[in-house]
Amino acid sequence: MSQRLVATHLVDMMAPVLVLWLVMSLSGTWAVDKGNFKTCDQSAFCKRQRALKPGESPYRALLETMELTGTRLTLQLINDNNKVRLLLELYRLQGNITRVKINELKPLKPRYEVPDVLIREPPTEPLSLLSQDENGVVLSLGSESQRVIVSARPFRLDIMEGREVLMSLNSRGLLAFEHLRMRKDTFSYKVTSTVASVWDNIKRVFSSQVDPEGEKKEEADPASQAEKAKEEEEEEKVEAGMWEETFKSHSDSKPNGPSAISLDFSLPGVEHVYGIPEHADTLRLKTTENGDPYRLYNLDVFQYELYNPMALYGAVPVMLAHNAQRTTGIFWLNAAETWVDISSNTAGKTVFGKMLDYVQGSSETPQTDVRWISESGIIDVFIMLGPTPKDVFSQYASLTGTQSFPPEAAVGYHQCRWNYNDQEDVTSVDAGFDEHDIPYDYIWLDIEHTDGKRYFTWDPHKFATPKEMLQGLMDKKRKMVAIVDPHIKVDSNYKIHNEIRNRAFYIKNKDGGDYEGWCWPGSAGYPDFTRADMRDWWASMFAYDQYEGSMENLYAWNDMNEPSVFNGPEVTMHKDAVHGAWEHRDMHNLYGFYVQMATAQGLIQRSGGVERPFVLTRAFFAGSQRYGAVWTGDNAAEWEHLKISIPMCLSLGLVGISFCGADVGGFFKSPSTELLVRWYQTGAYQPFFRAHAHLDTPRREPWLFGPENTALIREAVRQRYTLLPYWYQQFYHAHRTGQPIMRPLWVEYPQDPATFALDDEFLIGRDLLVHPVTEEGARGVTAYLPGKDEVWFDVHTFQKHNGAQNLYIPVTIRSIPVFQRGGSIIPRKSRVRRSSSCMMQDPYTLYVALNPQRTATGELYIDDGHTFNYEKKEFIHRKLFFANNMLSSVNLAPDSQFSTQSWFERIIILGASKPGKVTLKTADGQESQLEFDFDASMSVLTLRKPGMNAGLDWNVMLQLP
Ligand code: NBV
Repeated sequence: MSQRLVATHLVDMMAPVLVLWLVMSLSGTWAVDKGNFKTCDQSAFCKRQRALKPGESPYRALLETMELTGTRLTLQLINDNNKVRLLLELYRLQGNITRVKINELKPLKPRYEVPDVLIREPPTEPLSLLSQDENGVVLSLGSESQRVIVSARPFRLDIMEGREVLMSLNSRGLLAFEHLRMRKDTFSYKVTSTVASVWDNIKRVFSSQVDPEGEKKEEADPASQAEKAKEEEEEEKVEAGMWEETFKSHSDSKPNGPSAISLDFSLPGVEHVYGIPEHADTLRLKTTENGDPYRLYNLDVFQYELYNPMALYGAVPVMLAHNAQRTTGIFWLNAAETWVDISSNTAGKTVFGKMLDYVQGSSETPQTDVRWISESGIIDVFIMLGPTPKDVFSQYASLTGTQSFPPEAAVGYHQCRWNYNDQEDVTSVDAGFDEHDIPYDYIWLDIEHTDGKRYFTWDPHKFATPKEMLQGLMDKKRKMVAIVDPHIKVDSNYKIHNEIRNRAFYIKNKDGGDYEGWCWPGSAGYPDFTRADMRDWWASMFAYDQYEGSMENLYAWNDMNEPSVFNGPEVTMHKDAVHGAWEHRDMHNLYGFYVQMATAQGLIQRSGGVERPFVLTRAFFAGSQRYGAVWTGDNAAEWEHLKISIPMCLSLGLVGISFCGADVGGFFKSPSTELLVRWYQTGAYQPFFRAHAHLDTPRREPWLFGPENTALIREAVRQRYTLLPYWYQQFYHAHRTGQPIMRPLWVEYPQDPATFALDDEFLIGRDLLVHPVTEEGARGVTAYLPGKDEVWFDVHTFQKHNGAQNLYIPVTIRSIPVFQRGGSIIPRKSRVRRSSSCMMQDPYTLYVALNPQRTATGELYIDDGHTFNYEKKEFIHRKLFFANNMLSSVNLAPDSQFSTQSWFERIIILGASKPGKVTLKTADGQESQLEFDFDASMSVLTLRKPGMNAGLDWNVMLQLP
């Protein structure tokens, strides 16, 4: 076929997809087409595994095979039904983590072990044997009176602290390991004698994994032979789904046959589990007994439905379990399609029922049971034993790293739509922000900016002089993000495609050719980002001389990296596509992680390692926090979508991904003005703050809804900018420690059950509590203010409220209910300018909120806002504290070097009493009196123009009259 013909053919093939896309987007009907995505029943391995019911496990630990060498315990397990042996490895890791690995002892070929997600080989600690008999062994897990009991018949593991069982593995007997095998219809020993001898040979080769005793018994014992025949018969019945599987018109060739794994975990005393994003569901996970399990399989789900366990764009296989005494976590390191079942013995019991149980003394201990099922790979699970939520975050961060520290500008406001049409459009939107006095930092370009969906290029007519455009933004200290998707147009005139093809960097199809799928550009190849050499090459494409028209204020956005393949099964890649030695099946959930990794690497490299990157991704996995931000994909302009943005981002924060946001305004459909305003008010208090809209929606820049609404949106965005010092400090902390930025209340109040299932409010860091208004026509909201010893100050009125209480707050359309915790000090900048970069040297205002003990603490972090020089100690980090009527600033980083021109222009002390005089003492010993105002009705003391430099030591003393 000539090139022209091919092109016409492609356009023909694409047309129905695009038309469908367009019709659905315009037609206002909101519903995911569930038929496009598998249920557990339609996913052969999930169905097979879920059919196994709790009962006696066929697995037995062969204690005589146990080896304990310092920090590593190994032990063989045998499946008494098929005699296949597994190898269990157990490690105690530093920081109260236990790692359990289970693989086949001698797999027919290696099974996939997830690379690149752990930041290093986790350091181990010694394990010691406490006791052993024919029933099992007891090992000591470090010093914390923790033990693990390995029971032999059936095999199970119990992790204990003192007399308490923290977690049990395989206690319900659901460990399953589909061993790799030869296909029977080709190699069946029943069929021909030649093949029978092949099979015999294979059996001989792998005889070491067959229990010799069992085998002898089998030969002699007709009962066991009958049993085996029955099993084989059973196996035949499910054979269809084991060696090939079809879904709609797609067939999966499954060359390796069945390879699923599964394991159950019991959590005594636990009624609340969280995490395993991404799902559009409540923060507290639900039991799944009456429906599908939660699914983890990165998918481009068109018009996703809410309160549903269906898979979405990203997958982090980490679950947290919490009760008032302890928080633990399970990290299931597997990148294949995964399903998670949750059941609980208290599910469905009413509060009355539970009370009755309690009164009658018949209450059994509440327990949550979870079960993980993955299609391939091995069992590699990290059990994070807390005991506090913060410990679990540190434990998880020690494995997969922390949130990357973004440029400060990325913490500001982002203006996006699909699409800004041309350079003129960009210029006029940019000017609109100035005209309406609304700050913003980044304007975004979606796929239409490219030359025919060829990423790294510009449309020659609409974006003819990109550098001019970027320079214009740079002059205003603003930046741009351009989309770079991972599907590459198959076009021999496109440099990127030619290079990838020539270097053989494309993912292959099952027959060995380059895998091709349909996406925005028509026929597209998908670079194999699992290869380090491919990633290096991709990164090199961001060099200024490669990515023509790019400049240092251009950043990147990776969309469609699940990967999305319009004509693929479930709109994604065929599982039998090939990445070198592995099938796509093995690492599907990692693809997006690698795309963002390579893109971030590119942005770092183009600056010679100096500048921090900013990359937004739609698909993600455990560890994606290291490479940038995540958003919740294609939501809709509906109130329920606004509401769900809270639990969706909270769930991501719990598993390390702090830099999360949802499309402000909703992507599909057009928001009412009230919804748009409420969404800005909510988004202003979420970590990633970006407005975005679908191509077919009417324009919705903030000033298009009349002056009153412009003012409301301006106010919300300005609140974000005044709080940037606090936000930035939260990012610094998240980067250093792995603690989430946007936090569920239970993270700070772990003993208060009233905080365990809140979906409509959250904390930013420790000190700001936000209960955005997410109900249409709301006249008031009820916020739970936690902590019986806490007080909370309304940040707008300074009114003080006691915790713990449900506080009804009357609201108007202007209200954004936010409270500062008594006992905290929050820095703000009250002079809002065009962009965050314009505010770099501006003065600070400190908000000191006193607790009932009349003390408060806080921090101030300052650096250059964009380079990696903070790693070379070029920053200011100060502790601020108020006690004994004195506010002081002390250096938390004495050996760091950085100076700032910023100074303190105001200090506002909430919950203060009136002083007689206020004296400032600076580091050089100088003393001066400060002017102040005191509002007796609200107990607010304002120190005017104290004037000291933000980077130096000082004290402010309040002398009582
Ligand atoms: O690139 C176009 C859109 C983008 O605006 C959106 O944010 C992504 O989530 N993209 C999806 C592709 C198609 C959406 C229907």
